[in-house]
Order: sequence, then C-alpha cells, then structure tokens
Amino acid sequence: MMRPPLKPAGSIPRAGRRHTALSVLLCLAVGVPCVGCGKAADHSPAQAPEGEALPEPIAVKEAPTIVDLPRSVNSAGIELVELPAGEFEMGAPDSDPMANPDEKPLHRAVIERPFSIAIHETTVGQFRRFVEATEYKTAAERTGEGGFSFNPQTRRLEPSPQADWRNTGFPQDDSHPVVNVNWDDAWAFCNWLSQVESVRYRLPTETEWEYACRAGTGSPWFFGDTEAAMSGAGNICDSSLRKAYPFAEWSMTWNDGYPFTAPVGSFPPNAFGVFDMHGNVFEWCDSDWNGADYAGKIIPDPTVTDLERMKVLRGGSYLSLMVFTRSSDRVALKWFQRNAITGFRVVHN
Ligand SMILES: [Ca+2]
Ligand SMILES: [Ca+2]
Repeated sequence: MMRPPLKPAGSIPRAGRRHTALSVLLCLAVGVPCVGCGKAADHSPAQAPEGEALPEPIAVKEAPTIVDLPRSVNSAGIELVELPAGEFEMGAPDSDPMANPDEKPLHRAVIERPFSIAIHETTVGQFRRFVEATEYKTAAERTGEGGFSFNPQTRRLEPSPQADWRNTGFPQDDSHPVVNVNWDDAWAFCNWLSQVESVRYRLPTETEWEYACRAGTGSPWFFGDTEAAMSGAGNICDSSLRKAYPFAEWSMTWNDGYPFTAPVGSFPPNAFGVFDMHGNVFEWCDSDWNGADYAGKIIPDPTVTDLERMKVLRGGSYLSLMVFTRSSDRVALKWFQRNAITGFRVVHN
C-alpha cells in the first residue's frame, strides 16, 4: 500500500518537544536556540582556528571483507543490496558509557523479511531527477520558509528562506547526499520511485537501519569501539569542518578532507557493502520516536502510525558529536523539519 500524501508542511525547525539528545545536537551543531538542552546557543567564535594549517587528509581505511549478497541497480541508478531476514542484537549494552537510556536495553530484534537497501544516501543528482520528472517542490521551497545553509559571514549553518536542496551554502554536486528535505519530501521521492519501478519503495524502519548499519557487528561503530576507530572510516566532524565552522569545538583532530557533505561512497562500506552509515548525513527512518527505551517496544518494530510524533533519524552527520554517529544512537525530528545535516536512503522488499 502506498503511503498517502501528508498535510502541507509546517514551519522550519523550531524549539518545542524535543528529545534532549536532539536538542543538544541542534543547539550545538546548528546554533538553533532550544528548550531544555542546557547548552547556550550563543557560541563564541574566539577559538576559531582560521589561521591554523590543516593536517594532511587522513588515509581512507580499508573496507572489511564484503559479504556476498544479491545486488542490483534500479532505473534511477540507485544501487541496492538485498539483506537477508534474520535477528540481531539491537541497541546498546549497559557497558557502553556513551549510550543514552533510550538505546537500552540491548534486545533481540527480528527482521522478518529480506529487504533491499540503497548502498548510498540519496544523492542530489537522484533527487534532481525526481524533481525534473514530477516538478515536485520541497517544503522548503513550497512554504517559502527555506531550510538551513552555511553563512560564510557568520561561519554558521543558519535558517534561511533561500536555503533548499539546491542551495546549502557549501559546495555540493550531484554525487553529494541531498539535504534540506523533510520526512515528507523523502517519502515523495519514495512514492515516485515506486511508480517508476513498480516496486514499493519506502524509508527503512529504524530496526532495518540498525541491522544494515551493524552488518553483524556489536560494537558502537562497525569499525570498532572508540571514536578514533572512525578516523578514515567516515565523513565526521573533523578539523576541516572546524576550520570552516569554528563553533564545532567537538570536532575530531584528524582531517577527513570534507568539512561539509562528501560525495557518497567516499569512505569504506561495512561488511554488507553499505556506505556512509556513520556520518555524512543523518538519515530519516520510517519509525515513530517512542520517547523511551526499548523495554516497552513491540518487536518487530512498528512503523509510523502517528504523524504528530517525531520521526527517528539515524547515523549522525558531518557536523555531529561522535556519539550521534554510533550504530545504536537515536535522535528524532518532527516530520516537517529539515536542515543541512539530514537526508535519507531508500529500501524495498
Ligand atoms: Ca568531515
Ligand atoms: Ca549517513
């Protein structure tokens, strides 16, 4: 069954009922004043490392051994890998000091049916193809309220009426992940793809997303247990970002070569052959944010049932604190919100 179109989009990201971790993320990473996050939104740029030389870009890590799975390319040029049905340990163990309570308890999760997942985040080029075929206007364009873009004067990512999927204020070509799309825009792309392909495309549930991210691993990142394990393994908040965006005091010391988004697939995939599950851009999931830990959650995981609830985002971004890039980390936004750090990838059964 196709998902029906949603109500017209509302305002751009706003303070309100926000998950604390998300509030911290947005407040720190985007500079949006927020309620209850305990962090000041007015960061001082005094520590800007503008004059400092960047270290040489770090070497990209070698990929792990890739599991032999069915692979395909659809008519929109989206590459997919078919993951088998199965079970896995979802969430974080009590021993993970970085985990929030909402990631616990570690529990057995079920993937009842095989599904194919795009090995890359949806790109600007793929989204352009959709827009050209349908004359679709994203909420950022339709409402005139825009999204987020980088302001070189203030060196911040800021809300802007001019910001949309074409205009982020930082360099993006067709190989970069599309951003400034809300959950509804992502679904519109899925619905178009469903018509073109005669297969029902959709967003992954968060259980599917974590299963695809972990690729059989149980560690915080599929490359290991520590933040350092992510050096050369993904586009994360690094020294190149800090140079452009001095407010990112939480950035790592190495230079991954990409201050903002990177072309998809610039870093090694996991053992399923799926790229950019840690960092680059956050990814919309087709799951309601349940606002609590997993203890009361029905498994297999429910998809979206209530549009008033927040939708789960996974994987962190080029701007995020490293804890947000872990396999089990969960944040959420309202369906109508969009920003310059969130995109999506598609799945189908
Ligand atoms: Ca980076
Ligand atoms: Ca990602």
